[in-house]
Amino acid sequence: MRLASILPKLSRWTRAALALGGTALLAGCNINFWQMDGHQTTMQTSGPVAKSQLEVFYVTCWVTLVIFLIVGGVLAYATVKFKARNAADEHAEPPEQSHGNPLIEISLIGLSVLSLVIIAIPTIKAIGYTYDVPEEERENAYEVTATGYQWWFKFNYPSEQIDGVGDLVTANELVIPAGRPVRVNLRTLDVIHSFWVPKLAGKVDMIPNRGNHLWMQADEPGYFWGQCAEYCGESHAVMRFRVIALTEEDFAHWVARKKAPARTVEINNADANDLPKAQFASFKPREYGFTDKWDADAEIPPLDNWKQQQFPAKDENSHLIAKGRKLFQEKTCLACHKVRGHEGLGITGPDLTHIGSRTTIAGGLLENNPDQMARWLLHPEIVKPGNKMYTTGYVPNNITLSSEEVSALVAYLESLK
Ligand code: HEC
Ligand SMILES: [Cu+2]
Repeated sequence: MRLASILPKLSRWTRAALALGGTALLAGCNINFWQMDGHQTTMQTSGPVAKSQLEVFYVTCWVTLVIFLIVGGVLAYATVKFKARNAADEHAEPPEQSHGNPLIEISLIGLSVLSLVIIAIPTIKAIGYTYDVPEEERENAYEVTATGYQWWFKFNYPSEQIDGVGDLVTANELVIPAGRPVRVNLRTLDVIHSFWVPKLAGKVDMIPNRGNHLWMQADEPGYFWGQCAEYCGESHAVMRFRVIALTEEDFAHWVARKKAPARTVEINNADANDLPKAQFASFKPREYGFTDKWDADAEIPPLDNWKQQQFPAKDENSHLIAKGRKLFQEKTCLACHKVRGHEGLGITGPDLTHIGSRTTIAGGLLENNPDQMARWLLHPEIVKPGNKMYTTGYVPNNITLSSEEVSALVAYLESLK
């Protein structure tokens, strides 16, 4: 039976109980309505650009609230005052009509113009302010280029040149210096995407053949959530990214580590006898085994979690890693993914040179841990419908992976710190 046909049959009290239960459920889902402090809230800002956008929102909100109160008040007054109170009223002549009263009409026009002006002044100021880094700060600004792909983001660092290679390149996690304006050049490889980090800045579209930009600044070091905000195809809703803001010193260390080629783990002969058994055999593709370490009430604050991710795991097995590196070539992964210093050459997929040190995989969708990595490699199409790894790589190249092969690939990828 359909829900719609059941509802009217329930008693008033049952319906009230259901409504209350639903509200309690929502409240229990970690949505804090009063503080509005979710990962992607625009109501709690962490930088000057997002703050100026929030201020425009408040101005508009207050002006429209006043209009609502005036219109609602007049409506309520008229409804009560001219209500038919008995049978005779229903057939009475309508009260005197004031249509065309010049005083009322002119003041309505005047009030509308005034409200628009009150909204326009801060809006135009904010458009100018958010458009580019303020003149006096331009010297100090840091520059990165973000490129949208269906359905992930590439980040280039033009000021961090690697000899014989060019820009430092990463994917899906944009690391920036805190307390300093960052100018983000916005590009796209395919369709229109939109770059949005709600607590810092946005949204500005990434348009084919048109160079856009925005700027943002994180006041303090932190871990921020970003999202493509322009419908761009099948997996648009899960096209995400992260912004990690670090102190100037941490940032310099990060750049130095990322400029280095991929990490190579020395073969340790003892590891040959200690190969872990196939780990991912009983993996169920539709099971969302999230242990979401990024959650606001997670045990480890997200930025600390990111910092821990920079270190190699203690239980690495060098033999398994070497096997994974070989499989990375045999399974043609290298054709789409760059692993600088190793065999990976491709540029159509995310750069994997330091994939092990990122906190997310699959365009900010999954937490980067061995389970989720295995899940992504075994069932990319279920995790992220239509993704280009599956549709243009796995299917045409008949890539299938046994659970032993996945264990080795996961060990290899996670070792790339
Ligand atoms: C046809 C090109 C292609 C091939 C072949 C391919 N990939 Fe990918 N891969 C992609 C694309 C494109 C993405 C981004 C998908 C997305 O997030 O929408 C991706 C994403 C990934 C990611 C997540 C990266 C991140 O930063 O989020 C990993 C890890 C990965 N691939 C590993 C592999 C491995 C291992 C193989 C070989 C078994 C492989 N890929 C084969 C194109 C390819
Ligand atoms: Cu997009």
